[in-house]
Amino acid sequence: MKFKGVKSMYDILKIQEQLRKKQSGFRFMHTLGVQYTATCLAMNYGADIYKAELAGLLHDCAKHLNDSKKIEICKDNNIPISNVEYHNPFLLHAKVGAVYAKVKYDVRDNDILMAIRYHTTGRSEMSLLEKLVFVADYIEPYRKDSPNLYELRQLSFKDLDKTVLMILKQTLEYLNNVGREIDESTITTYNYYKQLIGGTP
Ligand code: DGI
Ligand code: FE
Ligand code: FE
Repeated sequence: MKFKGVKSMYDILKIQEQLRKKQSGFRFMHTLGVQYTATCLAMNYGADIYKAELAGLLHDCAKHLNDSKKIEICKDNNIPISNVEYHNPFLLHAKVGAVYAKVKYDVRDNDILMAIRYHTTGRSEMSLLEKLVFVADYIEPYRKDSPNLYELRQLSFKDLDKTVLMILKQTLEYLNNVGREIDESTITTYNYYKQLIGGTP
């Protein structure tokens, strides 16, 4: 059976089995949570369901790699690394995830690869699929500790851009509170969605 964006529905099962071997119990639950949440959001907004499913499933596929490996893969693939990314290499799991999705899981669809690449910081003018994965990552059922999850889960099915903005606002507040370095791309994304929606959220 052929699907747009996915070679066969059985690829999903095969990739789940491959990821299960790489990811701890909790991380794998999160992976499945993002897969299903991205799928539900795609149904709600009329996006390609199977692309959302595959992008959600693979979004953290490079999370298990150690820091030097992530840096090495970026260098090998001419992917720019910002200073903040050098100091916080975990951020690179998104960019490296897009490379892995292509070379290890044979995903050729650029929409899916972009959704994986930008799932941590977001970017200005995200596609619908990118926004679905960005939001699903934050609100999936097994996330427990983020503030306002009940409200964000409700809002995500009504106003996706506003949900993106609220998530970025909370993320920046959290990073400021704990004194972490903030990458310029996260701030650029926040400013873009703040301006798009207008007013102060
Ligand atoms: O991989 P996950 O944990 O499922 O989720 P993720 O890829 O969205 O990463 C979430 C973490 O990334 C969260 O703790 C906030 C952090 N983050 C997002 N933007 C920045 C950032 N961390 C730093 N230091 N700088 C950023 O700009
Ligand atoms: Fe991630
Ligand atoms: Fe994630």
